[in-house]
Amino acid sequence: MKRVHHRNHQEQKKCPSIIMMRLAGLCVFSTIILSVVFSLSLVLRDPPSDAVPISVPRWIDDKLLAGLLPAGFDETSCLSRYDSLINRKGLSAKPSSYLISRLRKYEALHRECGPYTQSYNKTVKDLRSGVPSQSSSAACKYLVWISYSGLGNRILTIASAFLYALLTNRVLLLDPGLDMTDLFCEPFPHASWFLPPDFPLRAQFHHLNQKSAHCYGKMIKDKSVTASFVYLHLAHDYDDQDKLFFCDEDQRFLDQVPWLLVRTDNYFVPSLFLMPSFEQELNQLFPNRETVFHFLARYLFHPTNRVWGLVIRYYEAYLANVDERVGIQIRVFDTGTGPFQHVLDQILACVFKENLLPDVNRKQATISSSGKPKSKAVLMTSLSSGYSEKVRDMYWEFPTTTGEAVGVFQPSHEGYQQTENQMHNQKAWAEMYLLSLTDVLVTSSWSTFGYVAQGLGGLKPWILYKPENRTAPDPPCQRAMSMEPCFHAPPFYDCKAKKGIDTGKLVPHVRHCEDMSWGLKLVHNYA
Ligand SMILES: Nc1nc2c(ncn2[C@@H]2O[C@H](COP(=O)(O)OP(=O)(O)OP(=O)(O)O)[C@@H](O)[C@H]2O)c(=O)[nH]1
Ligand SMILES: *[C@@H]1O[C@H](CO)[C@@H](O)[C@H](O)[C@H]1NC(C)=O
Ligand SMILES: *[C@@H]1O[C@H](CO)[C@@H](O)[C@H](O)[C@H]1NC(C)=O
Ligand SMILES: [Mg+2]
Repeated sequence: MKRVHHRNHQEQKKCPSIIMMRLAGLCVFSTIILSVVFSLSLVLRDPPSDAVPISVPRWIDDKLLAGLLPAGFDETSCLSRYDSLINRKGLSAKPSSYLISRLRKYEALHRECGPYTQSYNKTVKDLRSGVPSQSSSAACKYLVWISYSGLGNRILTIASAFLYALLTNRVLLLDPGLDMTDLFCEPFPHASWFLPPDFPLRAQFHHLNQKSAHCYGKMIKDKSVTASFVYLHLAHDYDDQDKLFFCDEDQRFLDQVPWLLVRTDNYFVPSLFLMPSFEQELNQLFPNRETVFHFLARYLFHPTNRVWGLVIRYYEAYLANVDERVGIQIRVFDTGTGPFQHVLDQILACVFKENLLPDVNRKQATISSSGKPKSKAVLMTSLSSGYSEKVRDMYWEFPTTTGEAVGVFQPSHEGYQQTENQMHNQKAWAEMYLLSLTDVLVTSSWSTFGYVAQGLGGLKPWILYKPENRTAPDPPCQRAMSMEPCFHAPPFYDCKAKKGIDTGKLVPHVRHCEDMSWGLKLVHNYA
């Protein structure tokens, strides 16, 4: 859908915040009708001949994203949630009605058990007095997510933790850490997803590791499985005992524990799909397995107004008025400061080979074309500014072979990763979001930053292979099998047979990743 007009706010603003429920209902209803009519008029205005051939068909719907989002939030406090810029882009598929009903059920549970509710206070009191989990009479069970790793990883792990909480009827609470505030709006109505500052174990988070007495893997090793809370170590360096988390038998024990604390830097969802106890529920929630992160991300992660300002201003200034948007996400894991020639060579080899961007004619000064040329905007993100400068200069110095006009833009070049710096994280989040708004996406291998962009956008990216030995790989890139992120450190264990197994070969919808041979990712199973 080109030329995005996202100013149908006028209709929405006419709805006053009134107390009378019936009027409010009417107002919401008429807004939905208006936005559907508006979407339709846009569809009709855009003749199909204009359609970009490589972009995915979109599922266009009302501002609640086909019911994925709950109604009833104050719109001004989080403009991104119901913004039609995003909703015009639509979802890449329709969420199942079962997923929608489970989300509403979860919201009710979160409201019932959220911070400082009666149930929360009681469960915290039990925790304070060290009541062992089996004898606890807690009405609510919790999963506490501990802040850890880069922002891309955090977004993937919050989504994974939320799905696990949904499957096990737990309430997800986030440790805000030092820098999780002012990035995301609250996703659940009427109750915060942040852990209150006076939560008793908060001072301990920092010290929890694989050697802690409450660590599940350690408890197994010590054969002492009773505690008032359990720490789940699911980070990349976890060991065989920690990995027993992914076994049904161990889940039966964990189910009894009111407080689970998790530290992870991985998108562990693919392995949940290999557990018989969750199989049926997951099939119902996600009949199309490659939409898991897409739906969860669009449900959970809404930029705060501050971050949204970064997104909107950039989008309007550089991306809104072109025929096609191409995102290129460059993450270089080599040591030493870039830019590297082999990375630049690889980017160009990929976009030319796959026809994502036009090549240039280095022999001719100008190429005459009749009429207004087709325009493309390239959004490049990288810690270094070198790559986009070179690509931009190329399109300035030489004409494109197709006559297309290509602009190249890079929002920031932060130099190096600065976890716990607020503005740095806000820019990183805004850039992931901007990449998700492109029509065609190229990402770097191994990067969770890229996974977030592709998942939010519902895009199957072209993945740049990881360069080895400082040479551009050939072929330079490959189209992803699915829009799902890759689980970088999955277990290879058969819980029933109690032996090693290749978990990437068990079912058709969990396969090894394109960018990491030992990783696991979900793909749509046509069977
Ligand atoms: N603004 C901006 N920040 C970036 C970019 N690439 C990396 N960063 C920063 O570096 C961090 C990298 O962590 P992740 O978000 O997990 O991304 P990743 O590519 O998986 O990198 P690692 O976690 O270091 O393996 C991000 O959170 C940002 O803080 C970029 O293109 N733009
Ligand atoms: C829970 O405890 C907090 C103080 O720790 C208190 O302010 C709040 O009112 C309590 N909630 C209920 C429902 O009693
Ligand atoms: C990397 O390059 C060096 C020297 O150019 C060569 O000896 C080595 O075999 C190369 N390694 C791989 C994995 O290609
Ligand atoms: Mg990462």
